[in-house]
Amino acid sequence: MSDTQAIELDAVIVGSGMAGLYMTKRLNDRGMKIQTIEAGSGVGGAWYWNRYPGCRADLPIIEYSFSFSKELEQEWDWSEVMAGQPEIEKYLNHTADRFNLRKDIKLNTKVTDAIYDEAANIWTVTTDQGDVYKAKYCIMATGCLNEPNYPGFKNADTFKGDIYHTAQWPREGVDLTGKRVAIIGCGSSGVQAIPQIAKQAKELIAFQRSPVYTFPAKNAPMNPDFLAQAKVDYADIREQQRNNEMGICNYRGPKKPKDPNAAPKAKPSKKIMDITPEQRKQEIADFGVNVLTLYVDTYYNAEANEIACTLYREYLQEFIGNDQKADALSPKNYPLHCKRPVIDTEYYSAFKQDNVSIVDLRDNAVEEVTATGLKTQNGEYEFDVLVYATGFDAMTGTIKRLNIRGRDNVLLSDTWKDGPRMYMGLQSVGFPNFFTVTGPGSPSVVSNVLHSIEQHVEWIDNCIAHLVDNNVATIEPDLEAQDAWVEHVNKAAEGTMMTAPTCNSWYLGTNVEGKPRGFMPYLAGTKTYREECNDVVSKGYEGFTLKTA
Ligand code: NA7
Repeated sequence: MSDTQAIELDAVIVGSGMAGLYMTKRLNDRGMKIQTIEAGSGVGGAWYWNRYPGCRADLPIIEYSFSFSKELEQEWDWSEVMAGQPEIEKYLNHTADRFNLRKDIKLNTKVTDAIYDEAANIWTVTTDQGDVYKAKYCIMATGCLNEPNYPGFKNADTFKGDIYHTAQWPREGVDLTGKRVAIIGCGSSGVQAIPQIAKQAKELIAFQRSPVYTFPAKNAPMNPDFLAQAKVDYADIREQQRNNEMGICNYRGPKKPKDPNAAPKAKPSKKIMDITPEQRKQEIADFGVNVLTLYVDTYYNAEANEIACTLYREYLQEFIGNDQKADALSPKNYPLHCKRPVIDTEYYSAFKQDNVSIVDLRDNAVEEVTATGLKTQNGEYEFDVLVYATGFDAMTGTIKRLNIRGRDNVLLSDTWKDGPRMYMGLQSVGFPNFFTVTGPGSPSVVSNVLHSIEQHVEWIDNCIAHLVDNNVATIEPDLEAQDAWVEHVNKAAEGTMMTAPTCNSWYLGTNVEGKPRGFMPYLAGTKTYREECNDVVSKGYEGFTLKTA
């Protein structure tokens, strides 16, 4: 399409996951002329792409669901406490239909360029389908976990069998019955997929470089009485979520009247350092291994953390019973709480099956892919199917791969070459009227991300309304404010296990070769962050420059 045939819009939204859908609705409600562009053949974002066996939410779904519509809350019935991918995808499709969003969403289309023309104050957005859109605002709703990470193994293309990535699992599913399957990686995706693949495959070999600390999920079929009560309590649940720094209130259903004669309920200790070794073991016996995540000192005190790690390994050894498997599955040399928490269903039980084995890649790195399998330093393995559960180029991967050019033709990926630089995770200097939903420097993935998405979408929507109502041509952060914010984000993560020298994670970018190390999300919490965002607005968009037309 030539430039003269360009479609003129108020805003382009990139992505139709949870963020893109809600952003589409908000701007629609304002009567703006918009186009939402989606690479997939359906809506849902992360819940469209990640359809590997076992994929499910790792938060209670009552709290990991949209809060913006009372009608949606009332009409949707969840079937499990932590819903699976098919149900969440269905919910997001229902959301698209319910609010008539599909008319604004172009599927099967990838944005390739977004280029700012300063003289015209217009973003020109082009796609791989030849579309050209000219819009005042460009909003990236591309998600934090979108760009799959493939390890750069030598001879990766030589494997003759089938290759899959958990983040690009085929829509039609994969029948692994009777197959010899290898899976690389044991973050949330690997940990969720392994027990399901183990049920089908003739043989499953799990290749693990950093075995994880993982804790049993408390999933169960949704109790209809609980759901009915949640529907009554939704307003209160949302209020409590807003008052929590993670955007999670752990709703437990109706409060029961207190029985004055009941014995006081036992509670675990607050700090692991405050109790004796015997008491620590007793608390694990009484409350389960999840208790290790409750001791507050393990989050900032390295000694407390190491005690918890040792207890974890002892619990694992006892549970697995097999020394080789237990040792290979044991997380070592990095602290608990360094990586994103992993919540599992029957993960360790899968390794008790005879058809499941584990290859410890610590001191035994992958050397190359062969036509029939994988070669590590110490051995060679043959299989029919190779599954990469190797995660994502998180938080910046998608945006950095696009040709996004701001003022003076500056490429966004160049300005982020030493790590992302954003003010409040919303905007970057040099890119006027360009917004990112849950961008680096906002709580995003270290919170209930849907809660953070809603807060960001509402902030951006209100901001755009302010610009329109006040005849403001551009909004862009000040360099000083941006630098101070990046510093503030770094400070918030300092001294936590997430930035410990022995910690590597996708939060830090260290899972991708060549990516600069730096903690990308904002750790101060969603309540604090919301207040900071509101404060900026109440002070006339402090830290941003607004230029009138
Ligand atoms: P993660 O959590 O990044 O896990 C990826 C896994 O793949 C992790 O165990 C990695 O080990 C492993 N990996 C990556 N590259 C390699 C190489 N080259 N060799 C061996 N092993 C490798 O991604 P997920 O998809 O599981 O989860 C991402 C988020 O999605 C999750 O946190 C939830 O929020 C949902 P490493 O730890 O890098 O040593």
